[in-house]
Amino acid sequence: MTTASPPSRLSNATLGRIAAGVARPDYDRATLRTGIVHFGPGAFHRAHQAFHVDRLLKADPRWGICDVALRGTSITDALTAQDGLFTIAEMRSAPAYRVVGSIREAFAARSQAEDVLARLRAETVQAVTMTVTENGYCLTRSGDLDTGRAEIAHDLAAPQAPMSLIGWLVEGLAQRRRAGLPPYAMISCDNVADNGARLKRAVVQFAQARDPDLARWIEGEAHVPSTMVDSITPAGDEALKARVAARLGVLDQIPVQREPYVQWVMEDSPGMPGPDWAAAGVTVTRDVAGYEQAKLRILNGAHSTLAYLGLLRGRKTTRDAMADAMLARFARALVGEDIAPSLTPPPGLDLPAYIDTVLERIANPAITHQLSQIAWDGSLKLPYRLFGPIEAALEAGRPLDRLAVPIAAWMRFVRARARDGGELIDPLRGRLLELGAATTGEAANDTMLFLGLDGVFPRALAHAARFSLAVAQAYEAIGDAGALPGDGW
Ligand code: CS2
Repeated sequence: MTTASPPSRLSNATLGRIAAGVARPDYDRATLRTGIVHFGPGAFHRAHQAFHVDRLLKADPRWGICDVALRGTSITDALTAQDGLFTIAEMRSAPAYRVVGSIREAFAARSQAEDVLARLRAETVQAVTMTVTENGYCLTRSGDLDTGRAEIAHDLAAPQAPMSLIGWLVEGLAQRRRAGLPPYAMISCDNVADNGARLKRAVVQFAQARDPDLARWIEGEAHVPSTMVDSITPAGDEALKARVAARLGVLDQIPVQREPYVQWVMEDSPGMPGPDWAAAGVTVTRDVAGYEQAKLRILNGAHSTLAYLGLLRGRKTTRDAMADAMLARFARALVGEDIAPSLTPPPGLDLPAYIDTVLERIANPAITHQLSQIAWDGSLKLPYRLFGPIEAALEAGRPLDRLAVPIAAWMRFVRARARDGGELIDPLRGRLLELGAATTGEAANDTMLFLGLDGVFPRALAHAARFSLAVAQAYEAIGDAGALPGDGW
């Protein structure tokens, strides 16, 4: 009796063996050089930036990527074992598969620090990109570098052996300056408003604490454009690996899945070193803020709303949430009637059409996107997704009843997690669970507890009587089961 041997692993050696019909690099990988360093090799980076760079390597092989993991080794080990190759599954009714070759090498920062520094100070490296989540920038709510954070305190005391993203960026820049090289461009690909300005402030403040001349040099010379990134990328699982292996005929341990839609908008920063991003399919524009606001408030605002209300209503995925007619109607009314008036869309962005597309994308039946994944880090996400529209409505005297619902639903969700012991992933987890445990179900009392979180709610907002009243009313109406009045909202 013979047992079937497991399929061999995806690598340069097996690339020629993958099944016909699967897209693969259209360039010779042996000619690639490392021109970009990327911090944060997770699924979103592989589905998004690595995909864009893959599209320009045929014309210009200088821009291979070196991935760096700040913590952990599992992704960088897997990338190394696969010569940097991995698969993107585009989820449509008949999924499309593509093997991406743009990641040339991968290092774990903690154990391969010398390799990382060698790349950061290489003349050929002209851009450093990153996806480290908002938490990775080590900022206070007012946008200053949080010197109270353990990693930052560590990196200021031992700048040559950094742990934080900011510490790495500044050490790399210090070494380049000593070598007479220009700074690399620093490009944040995190889903955060004003990501370029926030990153630059953190880097310059850190450098200032090390060496004011270095800070001045960075401030004057470094390009740090803001960007808007967009592609729905649900976490992968064993079923995805199995599907990809069946289609390719070789085993990929780190495939990613995403919707077919991908958008990357980058602020035009004339003279910026690095690749021709437009040739990689990036929209380069002066008005990145307009795109960014529309995306964060409409897509991410709707996502968070569906996540907290949906979970309270017993839904599991975005598809289930959008199949709940009352919930889908609520989300549409919220984005169309309450969020849209807070936006100034850039010329050429047709807001009503954009809203339709976004809601269709969220409802994509070919995607299984867990609401629990979207619910992560609510204390960081809600402010930049929903506080802007709320503050604009307060100022303009527009109603707040619908806008208060996702905020109240998040409070109800935290209360539920504190009571049922379920998973709560959030940098404020401990504090939130304490608050959740202290809730009684009485709306005015419970909502005041949460509004007192001054790392989350700006004082002016927490003290706006119209807002706190609307949140308490929404909290009352929603109850523990995420009720939505069928009409009148
Ligand atoms: C989601 C985003 O998990 C979440 O919070 O809202 O990851 C969303 O899928 C992306 O921003 C889409 O570009």
